[in-house]
Amino acid sequence: MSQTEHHVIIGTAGHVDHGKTALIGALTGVETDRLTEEKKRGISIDLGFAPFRLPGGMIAGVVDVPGHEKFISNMLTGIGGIDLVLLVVDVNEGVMPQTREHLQILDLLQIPQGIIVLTKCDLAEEDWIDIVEEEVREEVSGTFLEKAPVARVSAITGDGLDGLASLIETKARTLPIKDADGPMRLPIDRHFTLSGFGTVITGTLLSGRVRAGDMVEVLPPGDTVRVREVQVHGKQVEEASAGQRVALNLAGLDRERIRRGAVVGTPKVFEQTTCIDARLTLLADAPRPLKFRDPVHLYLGTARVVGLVALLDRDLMEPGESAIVQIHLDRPLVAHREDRFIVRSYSPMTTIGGGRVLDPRPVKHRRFRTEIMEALKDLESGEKSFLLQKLSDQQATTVKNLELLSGLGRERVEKNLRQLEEEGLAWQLVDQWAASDALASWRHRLRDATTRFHSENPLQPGIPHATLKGALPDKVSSKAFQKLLTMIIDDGQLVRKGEWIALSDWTPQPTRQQAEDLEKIEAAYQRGGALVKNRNEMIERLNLTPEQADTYFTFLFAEGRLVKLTEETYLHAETYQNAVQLLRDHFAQNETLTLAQFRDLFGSARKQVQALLEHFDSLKYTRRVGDERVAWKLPEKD
Ligand SMILES: Nc1nc2c(ncn2[C@@H]2O[C@H](COP(=O)(O)OP(=O)(O)O)[C@@H](O)[C@H]2O)c(=O)[nH]1
Ligand SMILES: [Mg+2]
Repeated sequence: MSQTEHHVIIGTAGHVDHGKTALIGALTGVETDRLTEEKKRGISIDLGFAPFRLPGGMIAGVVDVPGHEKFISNMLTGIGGIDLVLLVVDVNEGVMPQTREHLQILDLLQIPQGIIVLTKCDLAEEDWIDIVEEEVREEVSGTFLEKAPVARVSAITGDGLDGLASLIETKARTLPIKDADGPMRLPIDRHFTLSGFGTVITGTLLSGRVRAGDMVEVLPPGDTVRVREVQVHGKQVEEASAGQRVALNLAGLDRERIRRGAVVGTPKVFEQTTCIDARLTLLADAPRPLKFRDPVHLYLGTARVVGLVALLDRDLMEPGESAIVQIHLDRPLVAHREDRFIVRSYSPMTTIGGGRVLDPRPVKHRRFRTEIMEALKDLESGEKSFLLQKLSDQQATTVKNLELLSGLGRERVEKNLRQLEEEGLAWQLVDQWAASDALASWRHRLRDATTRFHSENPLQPGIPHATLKGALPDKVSSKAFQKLLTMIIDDGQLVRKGEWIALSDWTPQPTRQQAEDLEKIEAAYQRGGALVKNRNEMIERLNLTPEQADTYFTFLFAEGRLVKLTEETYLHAETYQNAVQLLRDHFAQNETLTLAQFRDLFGSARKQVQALLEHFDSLKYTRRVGDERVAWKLPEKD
């Protein structure tokens, strides 16, 4: 299946008995009222589906919704994924309550395209149809259908159907091609079991693609299962892609664990949420204002949950008003930023408004806080500020995590991060990203921690890496820490001293007593030369506490006055230089060196000679070949 294939979903809308199902039947040849109950009563209860071959050959998916107000829940779960709506009005009845309610819902959901279809034209005079068209035009003014074309048809005689079909074709061509490369996302609108076949779910594939054999996640509950078979319009296909009506046979998924409203998606991309931040608009004709924590029915995708609306900046929201709110949901669902939803009053159930998700996984907000409202407005104004806020909330975080938090998809997350980086608002630290505010504060923390460490440990050459990293939030990865450290070192504020980090203008400051002790240790090593005692004996002899010993030895090592061969074995720098010279002289005359030879040359105990030679190996001065050593990269004489 080609990447650029155009897939379009067409939906119906309009009052009960206005001829929606008959129209779809006449256009597609499919009777979408499949339930016995529907056939008996002659009325649509649940969603109906049909493939529709457009004149140009493109096959569109049609979702036929029920018009009766009792079944508006079903209408709402079907209408979410549609690209083009046919607003059906019976010319003999004109605009009726559900014509109006559906129109409001479609407008709140910002359905991209629409056509007004006047049906049952075989039963009315031309003049009358003109009057009804006028009435409908008035009704749709100010909505997304304001400039929509009108088709006059009869499902019985077939008049006007060809014209309607080519109108649909023209409109469908103007729709953007859907994102088939993003993560797969399919909100379930039906599920059933076929004996011997297992669990089948259907829905409109909103983004991505799906193939037989793919692993997919179903949320809720969050089970990962295998796709056994993919069907599009009742035919098995190898792959389905964004914008198609799809049926999936899922292996090993218990029917009890699925509901309409759950989302089937690429594993580990989606997360469920029970709280969203949203821009909510109340319809001007909503029957009453909304109070703090009023319950509403919320329809998002194919899901329907009860939500408590936390008004953040007011006590009452009047009809016609719009506000940023936080909605707490009674059951988890999958939501993305920019997803549209509808709210209906809890009881009686009427459509009172709708909105748009700003943040699918927010923190709980306190009310009446100007700074919080400012931040939310900022977040509403764009993806970039949204990501920047997430970045600040998270401190250090990965692209993957930002994808999860924002639901924006990898490409858009990365694009926005690059822009933020160019604007100097965000930084990439190898495997993580951070907001520049955080970065600035971390720089301070690293400098402060180093300064503090110096004043508490005046003899230490600097702060050890691990201790310094402790000054940053735990979330910062070690790669990010190293990168940040390198940036500060490049700025000249800190310096690397071997395995320590120090302020660039800092030198250790021994007290008089310390200076004397240091002299004593150094002198003992100098005197001892090649025959020097090991560290422990030295500490005992000089009567040092373990803490003093640690500080002093580290200091002398960092200053280059002692050389450390092992934890136990130190040599005075001169003695060591002497040993290096012996090594050079030896290899000037010989090819190989044994431990015994070097012990004779250097004149110290076997254990120390061994430590020394291993030290030379580690510096690659020498290399072991069997029991002997050969010269490798001997240092130049300085
Ligand atoms: N004469 C005439 N009757 C129609 C036409 N379209 C639908 N009907 C009838 O109107 C009734 C309701 O149609 P239906 O498609 O079920 O309406 P829906 O509730 O909007 O789906 C049925 O009895 C249809 O046969 C039409 O174009 N002309
Ligand atoms: Mg119907």
